[in-house]
Amino acid sequence: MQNTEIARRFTEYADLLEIDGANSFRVRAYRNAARTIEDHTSSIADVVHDAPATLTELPGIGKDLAEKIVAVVDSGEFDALTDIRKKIPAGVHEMLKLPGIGPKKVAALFHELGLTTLDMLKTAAETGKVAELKGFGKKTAQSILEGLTQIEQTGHRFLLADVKPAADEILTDLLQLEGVDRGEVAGSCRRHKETVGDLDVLVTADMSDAVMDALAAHRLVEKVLARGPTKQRVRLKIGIEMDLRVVPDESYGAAMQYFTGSKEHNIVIRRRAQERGLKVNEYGVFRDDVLVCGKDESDIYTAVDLPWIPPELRENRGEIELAEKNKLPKLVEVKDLKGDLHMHTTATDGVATIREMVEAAKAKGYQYIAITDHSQRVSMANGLNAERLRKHWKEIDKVRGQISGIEVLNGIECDILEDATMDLADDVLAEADWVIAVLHYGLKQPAEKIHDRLMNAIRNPHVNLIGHPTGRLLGKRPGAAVRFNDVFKAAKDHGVMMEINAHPQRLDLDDIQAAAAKEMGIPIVINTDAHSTQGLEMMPWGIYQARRAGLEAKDVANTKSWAQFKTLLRK
Ligand code: DGT
Ligand code: CA
Ligand code: CA
Repeated sequence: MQNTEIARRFTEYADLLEIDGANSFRVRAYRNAARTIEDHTSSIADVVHDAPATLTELPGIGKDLAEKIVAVVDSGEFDALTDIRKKIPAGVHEMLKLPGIGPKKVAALFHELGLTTLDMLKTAAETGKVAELKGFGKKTAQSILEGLTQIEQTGHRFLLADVKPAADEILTDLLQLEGVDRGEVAGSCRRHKETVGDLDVLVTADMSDAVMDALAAHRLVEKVLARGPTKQRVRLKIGIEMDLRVVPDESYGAAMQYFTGSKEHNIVIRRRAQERGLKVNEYGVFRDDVLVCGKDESDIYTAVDLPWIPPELRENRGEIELAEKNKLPKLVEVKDLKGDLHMHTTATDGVATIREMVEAAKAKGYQYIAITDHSQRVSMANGLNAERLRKHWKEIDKVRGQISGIEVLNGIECDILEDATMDLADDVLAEADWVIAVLHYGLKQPAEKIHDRLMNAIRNPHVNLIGHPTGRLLGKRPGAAVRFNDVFKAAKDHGVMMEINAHPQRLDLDDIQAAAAKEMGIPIVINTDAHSTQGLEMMPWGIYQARRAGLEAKDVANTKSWAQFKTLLRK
């Protein structure tokens, strides 16, 4: 179990306590515990296994919290969490997803209006009941409705990073069962889509009953929704539903191909099969109703005269044509990366010091990093003015002198202000080794204005990278209306790179935008935007998005050695 998953249980508990009206000290204790766990540099689950007594040495973790941590690692929950979940319906907890709605407001909606689902909330907001509630008003009701529309549009989808670990864990456990030989998580999760509607898991077994029983009894499963001879649908405690299919070994490849999707990709595969007098379905490849093959996934592609296609590309967005010409990209991998160029420290809203970040990055084997704390406009995050920034860079210089074997760039994440000027003066930016320009505020401005802001940043001689270009937060707020064609053209002309921000809620650029940037020959940088040393581990989510965009190592600037990368810094 990863630290983020353990931490999430405590955050959920703190949320539910707060909705329940618990005293603020207790709530804060659990929130602090969540943060401690999430930011801990090594695996808390390992600590639980190897030396549980040392848990109480962690800041803010007493005996009671330590016991709860052990319970989470052992069983996925603790009694008090189970109890409070019964008291506060899941729909109430979901209300916290709405922008600008915290536990206090959710508590009012639940206790005073008796609302227990998002549907009920919608009706109450539409009929004016919410606006009348003390502390709410018309504006809040309006923003609740906008938030609900946003959730409706993205559907009840889950962030890949929130559900993949659970799917992997269940699969690992099922693979331990006797009689189960092969298995895989299929569906959108295997295609590493940024959000997942439901999970699809496949295993091979001759007798399905034991597998079904094991899933039904799994610690991550809340409820069995349906069960047939070869298929079972369950709901996990984290809310997402999962289909398990048990298939015979000779159909495994065909089932994998079918249930990995996408539907659009599969339609083309089936058509190619028909053109060759074959029939492809989840059981195999057939000629005149006789099974030709289907044991391995590559069999299906071979049967339709194609090389095996990586799951991330299976969206019918040109991958079949590339495969036909044997021109599939060799997709970038996590191990190709040699640096991370977007991260924060205690100077602004990070929780690790410069030294801790540099040491953690060095331990990961990176050749170079950039420390990029916030500029002054982001006052919420204690953003840096010119004076503090120059002092901060001196601190970085000091650490650089003490730690060898890694290049550390003096960077800044500089806001592009609402009036299109930069948050820091040119003479300050000129002193930086690495400038990321970003939109944080005024994301709802008209496309024209957003365009001016990005163009000004790109034309600024000191800007190296546009960070999280749209500013979207998945499931929370849409990004700014960016005219990517023109922005990319200008970026190309001015030698400005584009970021894929690897944070699971950002993934910005998205896959389609990143593919367009690659097409135009713009170097893409994949960054974690880490706010802690654990945050450096978010790289895979960005890599997945890059792979969905068809990016190869050569398209990603931070796969270059320091000697090569350095040459990109001069504009
Ligand atoms: P999701 O769950 O919305 O994130 O997306 P997927 O791609 O996991 O979709 P899902 O769970 O409905 O189905 C899993 C795969 O099964 C899908 O990618 C392709 C295959 N599949 C499901 N239903 C159909 C269908 O009606 N026709 C075809 N050709 N394939 C299907
Ligand atoms: Ca699915
Ligand atoms: Ca499904």
